[in-house]
Amino acid sequence: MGSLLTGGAAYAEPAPMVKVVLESFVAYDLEESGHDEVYVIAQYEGRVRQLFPTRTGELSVARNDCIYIGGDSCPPGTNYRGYYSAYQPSYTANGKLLMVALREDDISGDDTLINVPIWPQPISETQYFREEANINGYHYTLNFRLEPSY
Ligand SMILES: [Ca+2]
Ligand SMILES: [Ca+2]
Repeated sequence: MGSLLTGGAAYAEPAPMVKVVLESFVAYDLEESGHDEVYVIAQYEGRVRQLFPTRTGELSVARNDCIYIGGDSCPPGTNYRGYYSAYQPSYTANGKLLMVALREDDISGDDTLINVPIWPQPISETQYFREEANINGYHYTLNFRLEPSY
């Protein structure tokens, strides 16, 4: 006896990969009138993966809809729409550009509503992204996180 260990927390090595976990998004004001048809993608080294809806298609949203997958609860006053899931791809944490984007389906070329550039580095703790766009007549928020991935 006689020796005390300080703390006791084992600090993990930073993970070599990051996992993109979509949490929610809110359509406070639409890009079009009535409904927007939205989807979320991740783009890395020229390859596009769709996170939501999983794999393909888009979701029709109305004003004040909060599309909830996980994480923080929907803001007061929004229309909670839950029980959704999202694809959660992992990427090498090598500092190369990773883009996470909320997009709106359109015949004449889809609109990018929110675009978040990330240059992922090895992490040992979850990083949270809370993005908001209130420009060009629409107002959306996009919430996701990066988790260490091994
Ligand atoms: Ca549009
Ligand atoms: Ca549209």
